[in-house]
Amino acid sequence: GNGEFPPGFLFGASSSAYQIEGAYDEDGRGPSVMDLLQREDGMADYKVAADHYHRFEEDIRLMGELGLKAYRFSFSWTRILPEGNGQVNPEGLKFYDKVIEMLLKYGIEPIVTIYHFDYPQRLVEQYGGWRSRQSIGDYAEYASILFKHFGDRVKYWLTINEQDHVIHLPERLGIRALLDEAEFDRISQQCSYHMCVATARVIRLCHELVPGGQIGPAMNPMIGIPASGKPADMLAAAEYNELASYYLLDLHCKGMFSPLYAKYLADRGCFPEIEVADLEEMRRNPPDFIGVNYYMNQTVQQSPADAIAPRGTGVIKREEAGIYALTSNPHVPESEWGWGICPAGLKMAIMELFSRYGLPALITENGLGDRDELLPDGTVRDDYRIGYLSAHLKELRDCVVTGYPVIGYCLWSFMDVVSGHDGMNKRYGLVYLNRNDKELLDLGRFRKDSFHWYARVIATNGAE
Ligand code: BGP
Repeated sequence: GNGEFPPGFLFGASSSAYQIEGAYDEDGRGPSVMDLLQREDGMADYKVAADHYHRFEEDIRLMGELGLKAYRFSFSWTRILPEGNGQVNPEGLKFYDKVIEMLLKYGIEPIVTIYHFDYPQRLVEQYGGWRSRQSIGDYAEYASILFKHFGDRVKYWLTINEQDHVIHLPERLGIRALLDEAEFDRISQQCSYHMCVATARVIRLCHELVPGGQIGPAMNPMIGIPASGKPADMLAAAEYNELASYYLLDLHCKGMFSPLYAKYLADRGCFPEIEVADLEEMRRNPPDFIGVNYYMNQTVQQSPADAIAPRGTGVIKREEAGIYALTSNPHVPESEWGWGICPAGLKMAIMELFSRYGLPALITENGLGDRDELLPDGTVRDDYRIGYLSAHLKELRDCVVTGYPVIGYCLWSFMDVVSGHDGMNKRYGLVYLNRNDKELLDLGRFRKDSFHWYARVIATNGAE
């Protein structure tokens, strides 16, 4: 039967280079900050990951069987530029040529992320990476290489994956020294500002170099809802959203600091060094759409002015004294990892982003991480994942039917990948990857129940 999604709606699935490719030092690839990440005892690192670099043909055949309309993946910056800048490695371009050719053969639209966490380690060594203004030019140069090489085949581009998370995680910025919180805030806000300028520049370059190209950032807005009907909690939720959900998009889409964000930065002595022309560049080059990674929402209550908020670097702040505090919500179930499952939050995000910026959304990630079990008959009974995904798709369909512009839906993830939080214990895929944290086993691929479910969703254009 016919679903209610418009024809051409991009039902897709996502991955990222460092979580899936492996082959970390093959064919000239240079080191990224993710290769050097210290993982807790026994947790899988990214050296082999899902070995997609060697098995991409098998994987894309599975994508074809699933009927995917789109596949979102990221380029490994250091496969293409081993030093982060300078010499191009033709082997790197060749790998992605093969991936894209095969996707197109199966009628799958490639959606590419230019940079998904795996920042070149050499740029950190050369000049401190994103801390320096030099980073803007190098990111723009890298993106131009991609636009010129792949622009004839790739229409949809994502600039930076989850800038809103990267800037809270020192190791993803290549910072290994232990900094106190004030120092880290100052540095990370400067990094974030450089990423905003870089984003505007790369949007302009995409429009110049890719005929018909569409480009936007992939953000992770965790919409805050008030813990109660108390006006103070409602205000706290509004302020939380200003500081944690929209602060960067205001720069990307409008070239302005939200007043609350500007004051917040000034009060803490971490307002970045800016140039007025940068804001103009952002205003002139807004994105074409907003990529939305949506996993969870937040519940927010007032924080008393004299609260002693737990501080620390490397975390998204749970509380800002006198502004907001995140709390649990009896109406929002949490996953084992404490992620609040709230399908309505996806609808809120889409509605709120559209009213605030007037741009279409592209859902770039949405999914459930869990401990799946491969049964002896080769199946995985992941009805919990089907439940999560179908509840979110229902909200999405409501948005689309109502008339909110949404380009597509890429769930996370096509196959199991090495999770950022918990290695191979936290799986998201429609396809099971037969390895664990300690052993690679045979790296076999097995279709989960959710694979068959999603195949039906796509075949019926969302009717399920
Ligand atoms: C997003 C990232 C993805 C992916 C996902 C799941 O933040 O963009 O790369 O990791 O979250 O997160 P995790 O594996 O840490 O549960």
